Amino acid sequence: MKLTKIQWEGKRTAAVIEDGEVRPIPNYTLMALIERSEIEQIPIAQLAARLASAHPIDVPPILPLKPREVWATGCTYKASSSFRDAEHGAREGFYAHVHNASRPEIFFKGTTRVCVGPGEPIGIRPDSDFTAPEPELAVVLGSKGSIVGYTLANDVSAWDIERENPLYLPQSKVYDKCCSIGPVIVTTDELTDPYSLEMTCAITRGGETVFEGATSTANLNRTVEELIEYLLRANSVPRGSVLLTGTGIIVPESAALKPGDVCTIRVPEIGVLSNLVAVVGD
Ligand code: DO4
Ligand code: MG
Repeated sequence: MKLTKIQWEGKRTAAVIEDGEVRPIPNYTLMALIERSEIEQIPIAQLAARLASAHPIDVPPILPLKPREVWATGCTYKASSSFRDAEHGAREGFYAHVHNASRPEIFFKGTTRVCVGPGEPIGIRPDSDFTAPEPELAVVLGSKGSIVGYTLANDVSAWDIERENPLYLPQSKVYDKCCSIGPVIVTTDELTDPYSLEMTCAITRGGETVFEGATSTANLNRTVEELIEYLLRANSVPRGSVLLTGTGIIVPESAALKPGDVCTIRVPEIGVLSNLVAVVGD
């Protein structure tokens, strides 16, 4: 089942999307739905089906949930680790090391404060000339690392700041509007195999395509469970948090994001996450 959030009768409300129809779940946010499904031990898809209104309405999805915490993993695709090592002039450096090591790279991406939903602008820092989208499969977590479902995320990153010094990673990764999430959360009963998803990313500028890239989650070198297991080591990540699983699509510097661009990530089984690009914090 596909779950999302909509703006409806003046409130942010959870909704079910089935056969292209959006049906609100009155008086529930997605977070409240996740909580109730865990407390009553009812699968979330079953609970949502029971609580959803019978009447479809015509409104677009917004940020599906306000994540308590957003975490991200990195160098889980060879394309990402080789690109980053090359940025530092190393054929096989510490990015390759973390790609191959048993402990994955995990970093804190932020909270709801830095997140935007479909249709909202994603950010370029004013002190970055090479900001790139990082299109990623994301996992919505229940308590104790259970998987509620999957969504799309854009781990927007200032690659020139990371390139200057890897210790600047938090500044390249965490700033206003650095993370887009949505458009829906596909529950695990519908999306049973997260390792065969074809993902594309396009950047358009003034109606012209300046970048197109593709990958498959078959190239992810770790299981989602393995990533969650490391994330939760001595770290009680609360339910309603989101984990990004890394990028397999690398944008060249010639297609660095510019204000006014539109960045669109697609996975047929999940949907389309499209955002305008804007400078933040000027
Ligand atoms: O190692 C730096 C960040 C890597 C990352 O975000 C990714 O591979 O997606
Ligand atoms: Mg990333």
